[in-house]
Amino acid sequence: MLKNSVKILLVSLRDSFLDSDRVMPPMGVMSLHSLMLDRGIESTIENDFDFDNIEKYNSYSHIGISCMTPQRDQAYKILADVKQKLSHIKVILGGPHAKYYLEDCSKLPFDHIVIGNGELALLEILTNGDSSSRILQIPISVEQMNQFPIPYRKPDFLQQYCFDIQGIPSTTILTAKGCPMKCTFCEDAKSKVFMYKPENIGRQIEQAKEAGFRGIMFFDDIFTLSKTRVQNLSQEIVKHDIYYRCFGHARSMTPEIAQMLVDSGCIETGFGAESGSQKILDFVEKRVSLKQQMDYVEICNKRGIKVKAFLMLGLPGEDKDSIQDTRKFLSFLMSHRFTSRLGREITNDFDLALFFPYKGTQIRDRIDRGKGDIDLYLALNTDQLSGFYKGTNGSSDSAVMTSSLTSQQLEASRQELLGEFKPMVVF
Ligand code: B12
Ligand code: SF4
Repeated sequence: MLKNSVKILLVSLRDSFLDSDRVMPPMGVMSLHSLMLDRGIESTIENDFDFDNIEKYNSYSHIGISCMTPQRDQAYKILADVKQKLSHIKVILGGPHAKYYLEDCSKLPFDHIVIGNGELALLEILTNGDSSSRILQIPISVEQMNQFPIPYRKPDFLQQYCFDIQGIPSTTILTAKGCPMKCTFCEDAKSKVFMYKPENIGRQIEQAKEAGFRGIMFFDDIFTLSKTRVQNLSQEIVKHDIYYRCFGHARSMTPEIAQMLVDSGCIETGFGAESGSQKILDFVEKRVSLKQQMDYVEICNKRGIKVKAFLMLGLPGEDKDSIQDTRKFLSFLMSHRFTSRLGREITNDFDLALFFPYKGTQIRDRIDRGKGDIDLYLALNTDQLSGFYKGTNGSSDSAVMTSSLTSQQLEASRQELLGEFKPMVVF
């Protein structure tokens, strides 16, 4: 039973380490906010928490903080300030940091910590108050996920966030959660996939269009999971006349899938190429060959789809030869020139980061077990670093080294490759 006095502030933290944190909207918080409003709970999104004037939050009964690891210091500061100055407010932590760094978080005086999906857990906390557990993990089913209200996208809120896809003002939508692949560097590996129904996605696209966005970035881990899924989604998307970008996987990209993407408005795909070295791809269980990665680029470019490849240096076993292999892959990627779907002569793009060993990844587990069965070592202060792999002006936290390359050498190689290939990008 909900008490009248229940009122929640949902906090989306700022990211001073990003070039801009007003690019992609906070979908986790937007989903929770919609659900709270739908259930008659007073809820506000705060995306610029006022540390200097914290008393203004006095009327809230709960503060729910959504946190990724690099934002943890802000979350911990809110907790400390609230406990000191507004001790009647219950503080709840959710988001990826709560899930993967639970041991650290549970040592702090958060009233509740939510692992994974927050919808039912938050309702449970707000309804049952002190009698609900301190650490909650309440999964939701695919049916529930599709029945919940779609994320909050009122124009004045959504318009605070914007980026462009080849010049088209864009926003983000998620068509599925989870990833079946098992890359050993990724926290999302081997997670169950939950898909939104195409009609649900159709409603979300319309909502984004009403806020003035004609471009959509489908931010799923892998949008091109299977031919059937792409077929179902593209039949819905095409009705809405948008341009979009999505994420593919070299293992599952085929000419047929690429054609369905193009026909429904796709102008760009991102894919995790990770490395140009087959040795490293095999080691991190990427389950692709270099040939498949190159075919991916060819298949997309032939149809005018621009490719943005995401790569890293500093995966286990990285050495001069593997960096040379990555150089070759970048040379292949960036030498393609083709006519885009929008009729311009363009080339591809890439991001090159340094691997950051987040807890919750298989690689980090193996390092922490300390059996010496992996050629990767943590820098002395890894867990004190901010914990980002893409920050302002292309900076990357330097947190690892291998037996042949120090952190500094890895960063120097990254800079060298960026200098060599980035100036060629034509938008
Ligand atoms: C979109 C996205 C971004 C956007 C974020 C936009 C924004 N303002 O939120 C951008 C591109 C900016 C981004 C940046 C980064 N990201 Co990111 N990102 C994602 C991505 C692809 C989707 C997240 C999302 O929106 N999911 C959809 C919503 C509905 O789910 P959700 O956010 O998980 O929220 C649910 C639960 O977590 C929970 N919940 C969330 N908040 C709260 C709060 C409360 C109170 C409660 C109760 C529950 C709760 O309930 C929600 C609904 O069920 C995920 C991967 C993934 N597939 O999840 C990575 C992911 C979250 N990102 C990650 C990383 C590493 C980063 C960066 C560090 C990368 C970098 N640049 O170096 C930065 C960090 C930026 C930061 N904010 O600190 C990691 C997180 C690792 C970690 N330990 O925190 C993930 C998991 C990817 C991965 N597999 O490594 N990211
Ligand atoms: S890196 Fe990409 S493909 Fe691999 S497990 Fe993570 S989300 Fe899936």
